[in-house]
Amino acid sequence: MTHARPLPQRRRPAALVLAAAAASVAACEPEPSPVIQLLPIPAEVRPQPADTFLISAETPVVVDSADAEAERIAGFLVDWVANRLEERPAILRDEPPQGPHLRLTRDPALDSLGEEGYTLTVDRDSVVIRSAAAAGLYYGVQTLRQLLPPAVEYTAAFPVPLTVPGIRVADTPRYPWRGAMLDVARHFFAPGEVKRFIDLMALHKLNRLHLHLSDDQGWRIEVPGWPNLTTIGGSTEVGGGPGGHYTAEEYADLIRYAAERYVTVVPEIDMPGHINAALASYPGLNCDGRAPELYTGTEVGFSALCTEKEITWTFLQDVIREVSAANPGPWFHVGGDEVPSLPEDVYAEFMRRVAGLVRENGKTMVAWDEVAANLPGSGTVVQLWRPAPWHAPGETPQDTARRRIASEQRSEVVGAQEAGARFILSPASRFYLDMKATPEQVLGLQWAGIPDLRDTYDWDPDTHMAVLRPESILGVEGPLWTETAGTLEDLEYLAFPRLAAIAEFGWSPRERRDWRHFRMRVGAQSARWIALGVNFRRSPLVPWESGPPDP
Ligand code: TNX
Repeated sequence: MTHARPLPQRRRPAALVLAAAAASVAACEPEPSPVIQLLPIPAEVRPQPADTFLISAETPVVVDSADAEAERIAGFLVDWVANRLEERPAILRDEPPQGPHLRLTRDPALDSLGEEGYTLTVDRDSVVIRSAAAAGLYYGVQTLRQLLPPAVEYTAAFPVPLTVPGIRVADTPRYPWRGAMLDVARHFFAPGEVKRFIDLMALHKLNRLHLHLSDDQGWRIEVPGWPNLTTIGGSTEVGGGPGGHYTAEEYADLIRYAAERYVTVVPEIDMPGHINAALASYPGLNCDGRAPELYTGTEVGFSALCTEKEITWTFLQDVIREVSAANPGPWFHVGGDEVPSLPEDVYAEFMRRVAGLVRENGKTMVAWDEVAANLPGSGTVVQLWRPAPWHAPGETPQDTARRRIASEQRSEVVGAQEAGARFILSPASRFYLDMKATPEQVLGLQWAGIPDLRDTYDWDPDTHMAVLRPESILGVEGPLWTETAGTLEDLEYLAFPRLAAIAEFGWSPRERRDWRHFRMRVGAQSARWIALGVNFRRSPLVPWESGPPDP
């Protein structure tokens, strides 16, 4: 199953209601050129209005003769256009023909754009995507997809003319780490739901899916030799629902599905805190030998591993080895957040030992903010979550920077940077997708703020994290914690449109980011989200589309 909901929902009353309000906000805004509706905005893009390309069932997609991966990528493109043509266009492994064609080709001369960079040229006779590596071809295809009519996202077989506006794009991402985190521990999400989330990530050129696989409320991945983790620890979730877990096969299938879309899964096993589900599964892991009850509430910070017990280290060795083996990607996220019950030195020693286990398994350690105070090894990736200060009305960005929220965080971060850390930016007040976007919203929390789309989009690390050198920023990530989100609809409502802002933050060059332009492009691409049935929040800040008309 690729989509949890097979039937796209074409129109939502909320869109129509808000469209009128948004239109009045939009009245004074410039219309973006119809071809620059791309999300994220490419590094360089030039419309060629005279050069429209028409795709028909006779238009082949040509790939280099030895390039099986390009052929696979071309398959995505052909699937979309085939939704709107009488027949499926052919994929040829050959030299381009004389007639109109689409072409995906590797070009070593484009090395300077990196593995994920590409060029896309649409003129009257051809559409050509070039890249030094396959990832770039994939992202070029995603850009081309966003230029196609949104109706290509429907599977119903009503033909529409498939015109592609003339354009020249040269593109490459700002950061290598462009992530979203999904908390499948507080509420469990089935493989099909995670796949749907991956599809939506890929559309926006996001490339890291951080899966928060364990927490107080649930343990979601099988570990050979420790069956209770899933049979007991995985048996519930927030609110007392049935929970669930991924079998080894399901997990491997998810990894594969993500990899096919150039998304690398970053597994997180949160330790030494956020660990009640494991403690409830094995009495021996507890200092007093007694298992606590399973937990279905939403408090944080009450559980911790018994760090001095030998069994704890046997457990951690097995878990880190097995979870590392199940994940081909180079990262292992060890959590490390919110453990007030452990003294600082015990915490630091624990993290140091864990860093050794992660290293032994050939992985790079990722951990939350708290690890910065005592960096357990150079090369550790620190995910900064503490809220960024709000830009108060009347304040200059420099004032805001001076009013930095926690000065000790600043010195910790400087220290960690000096010790060789790299950083992922996830400031809760801007990037936490589980925060409400308006006070009236039922879904979501608000401990870090109430960020609407503009709060997520319209800032720069330089204005509040001036201590970070650009080269120590690995990228950005939007965490979606699920204390309040139990369904795919909930996830989508919290994630969109804000995840698109994070995607643009991660992909587009700083000088191309512009709020007024962004909100128009979000509005324009929303017809595609509607075609895909995405349950996005109709923020009044955006001039929403009402979706493509029925054929
Ligand atoms: C903080 S920030 C947490 C999570 C919660 C989240 C809710 C961090 C590393 N931990 O345990 O789910 O807030 O917004």
